[in-house]
Amino acid sequence: MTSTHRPRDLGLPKPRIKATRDGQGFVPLTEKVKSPITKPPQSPNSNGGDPKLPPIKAPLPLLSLSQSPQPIRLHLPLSNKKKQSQTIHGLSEFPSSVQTEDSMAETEISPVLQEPRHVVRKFQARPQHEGDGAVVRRSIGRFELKYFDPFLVLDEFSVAAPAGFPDHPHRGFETVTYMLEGAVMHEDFEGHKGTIKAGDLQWMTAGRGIVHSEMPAGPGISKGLQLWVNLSSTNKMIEPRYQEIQSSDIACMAKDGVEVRVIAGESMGVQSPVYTRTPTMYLDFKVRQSAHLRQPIPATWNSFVYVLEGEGVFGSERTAPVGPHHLLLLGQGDGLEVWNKCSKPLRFVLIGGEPLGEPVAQLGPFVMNTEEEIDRTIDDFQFYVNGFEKAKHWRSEGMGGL
Ligand code: FJE
Ligand code: FE
Repeated sequence: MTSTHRPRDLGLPKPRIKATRDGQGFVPLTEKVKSPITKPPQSPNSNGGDPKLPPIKAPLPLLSLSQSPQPIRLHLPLSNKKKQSQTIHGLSEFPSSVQTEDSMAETEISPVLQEPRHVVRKFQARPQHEGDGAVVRRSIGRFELKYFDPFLVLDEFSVAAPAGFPDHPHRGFETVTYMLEGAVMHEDFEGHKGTIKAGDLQWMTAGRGIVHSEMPAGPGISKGLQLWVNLSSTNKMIEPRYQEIQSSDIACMAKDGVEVRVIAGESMGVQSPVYTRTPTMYLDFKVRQSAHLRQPIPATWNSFVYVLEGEGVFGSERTAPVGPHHLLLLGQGDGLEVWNKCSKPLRFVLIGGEPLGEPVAQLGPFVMNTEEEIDRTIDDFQFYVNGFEKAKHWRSEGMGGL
């Protein structure tokens, strides 16, 4: 392989993560999201073809190339995508180290919303194979929703040994791993390693480059969410950084049948210590039967819900309840209202972020702004330079060590 020859693979030892239909794999990787989703704006009454959804009234800065709100730009779902039949079964209990409102006087727990956001698109995340024998339900990052600025991927993963995500690189974004059940062992080429257990959070800023492995720890199935948050052009090449929070240290609050775990941002008067370079909120809610919540969301941010357990009514009280493995994109407004009208507890995550409004060039785990930057990244990875130096002599323990 010479530097003038565009590599067909990234020089990874075998067994490695293989290419996948949606281009998120490693070998070969040819897909680039050059100017992300460029479908023309839909008509004012469009709801993306889903007759069950209310019309889209408000512009949503889905893939804007500037910071100002843009007309909604959506992918229409492909009708003939092959269905896969594997299912993921029940999730763990909501971790229980929750503060109560008595200890938090004078905080605004039920804020009034001027313009509640409505659901503008709904996706069911179906299982697909990723990594080495792992199963993920990918919602953001799949073909129909390649990018929801600033979010690149949302995977609900389910993995049991010997499957996992062996040695692989990242550059230009952050991976946020939030464990729901079981545990994941990780180790990187700098020697940073540990175990992310149920309820724990790892916020990894890959920046200029990380090579690592993420494998299930212990017996049984490990489940969680992995979110990829894009970094702005000014942050893509920063030094890698980890923010790791154990379950018992995650900020929590409970009131009136609503519990929240604040992964990033603020809710019900409590704040996460996580620093988000791309301003992001990430809230894990549990809502008891008949309970209702209102959560403010900054008006210029993109936001979505992913349902984990039970069924919830989101955005407007007269809409149909939505169950597990569904992603709901929210339209414009200053917050979200949710009702649980079912007997089972509802668990969902609400995630929002400030759109970057920058072009995206993606080659699997490398996310930059231009094709030239991607070409340089391939060279950097291939020749172990500009942040990938330590990849030269490193293999994870699972891959046989050094
Ligand atoms: C990756 C394929 C992958 N979702 N959820 C291609 F599988 C991965 C990858 C993951 C991943 C890891 C965990 Cl622990 C949880 C995940 C994809 O590692 F990064 C690319 N590029
Ligand atoms: Fe990774």
